[in-house]
Amino acid sequence: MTSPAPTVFITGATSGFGQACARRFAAAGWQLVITGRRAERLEALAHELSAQTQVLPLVLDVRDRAAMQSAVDGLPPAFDRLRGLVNNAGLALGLSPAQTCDLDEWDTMVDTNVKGLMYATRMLLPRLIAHGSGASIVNVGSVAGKWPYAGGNVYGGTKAFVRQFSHNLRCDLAGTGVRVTDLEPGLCESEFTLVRFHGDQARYDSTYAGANPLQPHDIAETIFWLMTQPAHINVNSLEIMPVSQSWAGMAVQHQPQ
Ligand code: NDP
Ligand code: 8X3
Repeated sequence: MTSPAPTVFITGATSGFGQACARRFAAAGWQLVITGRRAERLEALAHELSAQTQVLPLVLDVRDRAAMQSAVDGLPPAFDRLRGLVNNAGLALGLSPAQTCDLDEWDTMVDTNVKGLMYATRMLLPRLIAHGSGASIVNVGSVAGKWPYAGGNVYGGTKAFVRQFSHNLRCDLAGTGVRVTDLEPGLCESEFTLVRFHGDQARYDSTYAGANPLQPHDIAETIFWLMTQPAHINVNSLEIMPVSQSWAGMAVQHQPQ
């Protein structure tokens, strides 16, 4: 008897890493639950990939706890037994110093990157535990959760949460067979930068010009690799940058004597 195709649940599949993951896992024959707020994009992706595998598109805002719960409760039996969760939905808003930032933007980043990831994890964990050995969660953190930079304030704080939450989850999941990785990408070309700078195409262009950044398919390949390692291997954290990116070093502000 052949075993059923594994299923992966991907948050934020309407662009960037999530969309690239959907394509990568579909190419390997995994069934997909794909989510995001933009219904048209989700439907188009589901249509594109339905030639390769079974796809369930769920229009969802990860900040909406009740909607998340009802979507998870309503997962049809064919998608019920999850082998993978890619907690990817997230965003940065602005790059202003803390003293001038917009508090609403801070709220949105916390609600999405922290609380949305918490909701998806808690609600889907029973299904991952039911799968047991070989199941994986990949939480998309960031280099911003480890390395401080000016204007990174709350965005970096949310990604530091993702890192510590991931590691704490490993302790709680001991003995279940479920793996957890905090994936920490650096500069990667995606709509992330358009969202961060409120649609400013010139800032998008200057962010990536000449940087040879990572591409979403690089991240998708990494996530697929993480989830297809032998079941006894857990990669706790994985930081990945383009070769062009490194560290700026410590800053010292000299006062006039
Ligand atoms: P994109 O902007 O291309 O994709 C973000 C995805 O998140 C979209 O599918 C969007 O869908 C979804 N999303 C955002 N808010 C919500 C919400 N409230 N509910 C549901 N879905 C939501 O960016 P990336 O692919 O680059 O980013 C993916 C993740 O990677 C994020 O967590 C980001 O912080 C992280 N990251 C990005 C890096 C980069 O340089 N690009 C580097 C390191 C980490 P929709 O708008 O349709 O809801
Ligand atoms: C996105 C990477 O360096 O723009 O998480 O914060 S960075």
